[in-house]
Amino acid sequence: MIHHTIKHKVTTLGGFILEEQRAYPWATGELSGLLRDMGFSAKIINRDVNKAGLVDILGATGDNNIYGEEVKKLDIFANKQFLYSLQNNGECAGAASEENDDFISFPSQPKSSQKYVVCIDPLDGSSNIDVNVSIGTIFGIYQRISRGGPCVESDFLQPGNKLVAAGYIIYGSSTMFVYTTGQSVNGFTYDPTIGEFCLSHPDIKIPRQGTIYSVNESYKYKYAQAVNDFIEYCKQIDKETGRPYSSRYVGSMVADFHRNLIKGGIFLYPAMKGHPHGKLRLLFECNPLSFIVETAGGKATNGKERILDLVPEKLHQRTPIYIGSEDMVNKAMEFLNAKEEIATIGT
Ligand code: P6P
Repeated sequence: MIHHTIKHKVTTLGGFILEEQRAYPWATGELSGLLRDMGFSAKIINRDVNKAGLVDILGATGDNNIYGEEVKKLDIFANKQFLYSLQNNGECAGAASEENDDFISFPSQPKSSQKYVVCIDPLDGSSNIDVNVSIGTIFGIYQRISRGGPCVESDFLQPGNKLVAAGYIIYGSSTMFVYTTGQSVNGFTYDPTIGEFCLSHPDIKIPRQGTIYSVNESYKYKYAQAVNDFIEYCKQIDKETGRPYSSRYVGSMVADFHRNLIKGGIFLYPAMKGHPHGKLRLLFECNPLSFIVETAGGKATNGKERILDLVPEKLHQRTPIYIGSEDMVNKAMEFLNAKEEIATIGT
């Protein structure tokens, strides 16, 4: 008789979502269904990211997106997969994607509540696809404001403090699904042998202080002086504060964010000459990751204001961002405020 001893309880993403739903008597299951569908799409994208070198979905399409950035085939594939899954989920009224100029309103379906709308960056860091560097998906879920019928733009132009859930998937040395509904941040690592995301990082908390800073230093001569003063501060030798910090910059926000979330650190993409509002998008990158970092005990600002309090005026609005360990974000803001540097600088 072979006895299989179960050494430890495996909690899958689906099981955890269900447990979390049961913890709230008012939960009706729609959000759970939406989160589970995001997990399913993540498995599909993971499969194709992992074999990107083998299947003809590498390389560029020859098109550019609204930002004039070259679109990689995996971008297109990921965008189609997530939008298809969201449309068929039934709980989602529409989606705004970084890859689409405008939002999409999904046709109503019988028995579906269509209570939610989703903002998504289907494959962030896509310039790294061809060189096998970690990339990611970022998403945020809101309750729609409009009542029934097609969703409207104002459903998507909600401040990040109205998010009901946010998450990211990092396709790296392992693939992880990390999400929050505002109570805690939990990370699930994909086990391809069983085809499940399994709870590996319960209740993630970001250290208040870290020793990593992430910024593209090649823009030194475009940054405000206060930004360069903070970067200089990170490089100075000071045993008491653990400086010099380590410089780590992947060029994939999800990868830089995830490392700093686990180890502690600050990621900054400041305003700069030519980009008075920085590069990163408020709806698709900054709000979801800010919701996650705050729930994990960290902080996210545009240099002056809390990211989650910014009221979006346009779908593809950009914002400078300083995000990560609370004490490090506060230190960066000290430098910015000391020089009266506004969050955005003129060209
Ligand atoms: P830069 C990727 O294109 C991205 O949107 C983020 O994932 C990343 O952090 C940033 O842009 C990198 O931008 O200007 O440093 O190449």
